[in-house]
Amino acid sequence: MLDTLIAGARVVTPAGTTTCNIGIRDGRITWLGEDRPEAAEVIQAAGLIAMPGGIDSHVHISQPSGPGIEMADDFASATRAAVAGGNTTVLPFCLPEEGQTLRAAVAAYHEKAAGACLCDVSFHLIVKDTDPVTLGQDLPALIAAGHTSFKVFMTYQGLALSDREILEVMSVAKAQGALVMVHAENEDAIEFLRDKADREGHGDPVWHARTRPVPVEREATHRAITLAEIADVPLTIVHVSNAESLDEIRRGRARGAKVFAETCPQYVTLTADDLDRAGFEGAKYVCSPPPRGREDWDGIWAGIEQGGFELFSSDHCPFRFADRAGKDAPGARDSFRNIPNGIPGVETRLPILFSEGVSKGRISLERFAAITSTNHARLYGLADKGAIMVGKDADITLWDPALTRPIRQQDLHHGSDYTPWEGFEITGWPVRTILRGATVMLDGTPCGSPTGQHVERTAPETLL
Ligand code: DUC
Ligand code: ZN
Ligand code: ZN
Ligand code: ZN
Repeated sequence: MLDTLIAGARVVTPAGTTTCNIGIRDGRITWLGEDRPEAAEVIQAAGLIAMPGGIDSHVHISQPSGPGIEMADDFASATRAAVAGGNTTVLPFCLPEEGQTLRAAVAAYHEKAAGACLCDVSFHLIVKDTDPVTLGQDLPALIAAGHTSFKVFMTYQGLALSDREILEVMSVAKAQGALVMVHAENEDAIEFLRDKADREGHGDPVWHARTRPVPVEREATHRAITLAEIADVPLTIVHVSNAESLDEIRRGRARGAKVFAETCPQYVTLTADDLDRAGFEGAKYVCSPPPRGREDWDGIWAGIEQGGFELFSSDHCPFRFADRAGKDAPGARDSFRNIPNGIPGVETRLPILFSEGVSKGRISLERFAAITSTNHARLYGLADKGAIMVGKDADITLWDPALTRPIRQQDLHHGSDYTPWEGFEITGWPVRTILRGATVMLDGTPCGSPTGQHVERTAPETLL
């Protein structure tokens, strides 16, 4: 007998979408078909859409963010928000504290997450040190232990690696079988523009966007791909914000480079003008790369619709607004340099794409499933996840495509005190999130105890 039968939903599978029943036993999908085998529990889902549970492969949780600055979410609140937004797995980054080894950082993150999570979790690494112990011992050991992806930065003092260092890191990825993710912005160009803005007395939040213009990202995107070609490794360019950078990715692919691309809701719904809102409101929208102009949305949508992007993630990086440990950090009102960088989004990523993409007819249900779940599982080695198929984990989100209501901070579950999408109208909300067979969100409310697990990963599919 089955534990659970989900009856009558339109089920989105890699083979297409059909109305059928989903059978679950011991946390796995064991049956898909039109018959109704006996089950201890039946979830009536006629009129709903069954999607693979969302996998958000780009979130930041409890990451060190500088002296006195604190992220708004711990693992409990971030995963509560994640399941409310239809996700069943999140992939945060392990960033070592000052003086901490990468290995120690990974152990500390595991400890922080243990027993706290409502959804499953697996960690990417951030490589900021390139000393012989990190590259020769820690990184290979961590890759072997299933941390098969890591991010490098081309911007931020203290994080940015030189081209030479990126090549050294890429060669470890090549030897050990890991996927490199790159934050592509040219640090020298940004510093040049920021110094100029300082001299001219520009401190308002909008200058964050003005000192990180498109060429800063486009050039670094080209350089990251070039370095990957030299090192002969695949790579993911994360949080692509504009069409010119996507064109660099297309050109790289045409040369034969294996480049994967990720974009985020902010690059099709927000603009640099949001950073120019009155008073200090613009700080709510400070993230990197910054939102661009409305004209850039079309290019990003074209990539989402036509396959230019494999991944649609949130880049959830939450800070509280009315908080000296958040956006209102000391000096932040004087200079955009001091505004913590990032916006909350793990809870709103899927509804925004469903509403703007599926409900408005821009993308199919299958494409939605691919770029919000299936491709994340394949690229980052989550072998049991990312599809409604017999044998996979029963990570399933039920969607009501007709449910219409706006995004409102008061309804959200994240630790931040604002959402950049306050009042944004959504048609199509997740109404039930199921993690390995157990309901963890019902009608917008997270429920149950924290049963989220740390997931071991295999090699990224692209490397197999
Ligand atoms: N990069 C991210 O990926 N997230 C937040 C800030 C940043 O620069
Ligand atoms: Zn781990
Ligand atoms: Zn980044
Ligand atoms: Zn990020």
